Amino acid sequence: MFCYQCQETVNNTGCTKVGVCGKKPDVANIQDLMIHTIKGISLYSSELNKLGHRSEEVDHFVLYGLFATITNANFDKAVFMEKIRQGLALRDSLKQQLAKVAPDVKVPERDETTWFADTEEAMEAKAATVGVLAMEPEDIRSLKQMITYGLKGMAAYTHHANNLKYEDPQVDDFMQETLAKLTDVTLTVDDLVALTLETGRVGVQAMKLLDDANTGSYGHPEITKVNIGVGQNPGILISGHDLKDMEELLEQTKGTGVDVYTHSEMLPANSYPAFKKYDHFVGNYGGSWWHQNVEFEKFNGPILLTSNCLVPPRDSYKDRVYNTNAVGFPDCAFIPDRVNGQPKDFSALIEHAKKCAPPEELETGEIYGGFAHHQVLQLADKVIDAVKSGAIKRFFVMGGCDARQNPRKYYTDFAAALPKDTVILTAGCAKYRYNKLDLGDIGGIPRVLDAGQCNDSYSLVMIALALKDAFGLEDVNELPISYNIAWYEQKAVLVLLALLSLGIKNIHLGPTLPGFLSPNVAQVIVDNFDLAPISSVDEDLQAFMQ
Ligand code: SF4
Ligand code: SF3
Repeated sequence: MFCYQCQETVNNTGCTKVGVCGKKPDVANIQDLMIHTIKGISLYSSELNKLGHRSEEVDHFVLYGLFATITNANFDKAVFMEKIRQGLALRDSLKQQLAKVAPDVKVPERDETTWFADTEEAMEAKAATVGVLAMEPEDIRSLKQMITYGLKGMAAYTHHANNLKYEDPQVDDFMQETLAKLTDVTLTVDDLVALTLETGRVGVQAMKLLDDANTGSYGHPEITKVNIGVGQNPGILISGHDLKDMEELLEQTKGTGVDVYTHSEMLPANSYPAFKKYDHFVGNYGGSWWHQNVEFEKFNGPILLTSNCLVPPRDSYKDRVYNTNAVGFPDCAFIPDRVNGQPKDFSALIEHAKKCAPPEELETGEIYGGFAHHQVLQLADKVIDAVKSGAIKRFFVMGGCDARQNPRKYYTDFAAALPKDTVILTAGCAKYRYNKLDLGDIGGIPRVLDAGQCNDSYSLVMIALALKDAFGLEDVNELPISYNIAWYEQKAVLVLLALLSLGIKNIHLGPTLPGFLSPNVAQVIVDNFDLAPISSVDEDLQAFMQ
């Protein structure tokens, strides 16, 4: 195995024996083969798409392949094997379809279009040959992997939007076209740098699609005090990013005596008007994803994972873990997709919950949420006045991911050390490093404005662009906003590429720069976008406040 797609990769160079995330070598390899398979599909489907022969089945299959290989999503080798078998059949049917509808279109013969394996052994042997390191030379590999990771993030967001019946064919076309392009060994560094920025640009579009889907379905998030304590009833804990699952779970638990709590990235669900009406929706339990080994244990009831991040569950609570969408773990229960528009069936979780003790209390109190673009722009006058009067000196965008390693304490220290006339804009699970600190407010505006999930980084961009217009500035970089982003998995890669594509400069990225950036590629990004790694809290604060 070789995997360096996330921030916790061994020595910031690559996991080669087993993933820090718990991914085993055979699973890592089969995930590489999954990507290889959807590239083969995409070589044909991207041509068919251009000819107007689009297929929802293909769109969703490609999304699945990308999403399931994201960090902490799916650890189940058998699932990948089955999907790959289906993928090969799909590829070959698309090949035939293309030959029929456009005999003149010649798809280049590449390994992705010709390989075949039907036994487990043959698949495993093949999987060992198509990994990251098969791609040469280093700078090309670096750029192609960065683009692939951006696509994985894009696929995850698009999948959640699709669940709400929001589709954007342009986004799907781009993903398939790009996967096809990545099989081309003649692409140059310049070609790939351009494609990287294009990935960011379409990333903005995918985040907008999900924003439209979430707010169109459930209303605009509004300022909400979220309870972080517990109630007396047994509960179901829901984690991940999928709001359609949230809705159906709330609806099906109504009147059952089972309460619902959010974990990690599902916290922002508490701020949507459509969900606030449920009395049995108690609040948020615990912190960011990596605390789950302790917190899932103490929750006592079943847990529903609607997307990453899943930590390999302990035996003590494994029977309470239910996965859905692209999430998977061997021997854990799986809730299948909707069929014919019927809701998913969460009855097994509900019956399970009824036999469980109520959650053990971890903490009490409330935290603020709901500062997505619509809500913040309603406060725009107040915010603009505060900037004009000097009450707010600077905004700090501190969105992104949280993860396990000790150096991430930097983000808690940084938030605590910020001058009192600054405001943090956040999104994603990075916020758990500072959202329970008492940072106060400025004239009634809380000093931590939480826009929501990592995909709601789109909101942060909307807010920045609105402020730019309000102040009559030409360039978004002239605003008193600094970017100190924490990354972990591939959705954060997409968010970063999206920010770069919008021309946002001087982003500090930590706790380390990605291991998949070769020295030359890192230099290109540093030179063109003034991207910088974090240093110490003091040094960074000084640099930002200048
Ligand atoms: Fe290692 Fe991260 Fe890949 Fe897991 S996802 S194997 S931790 S690089
Ligand atoms: Fe968190 Fe996985 Fe990235 Fe969506 S849940 S931000 S790490």
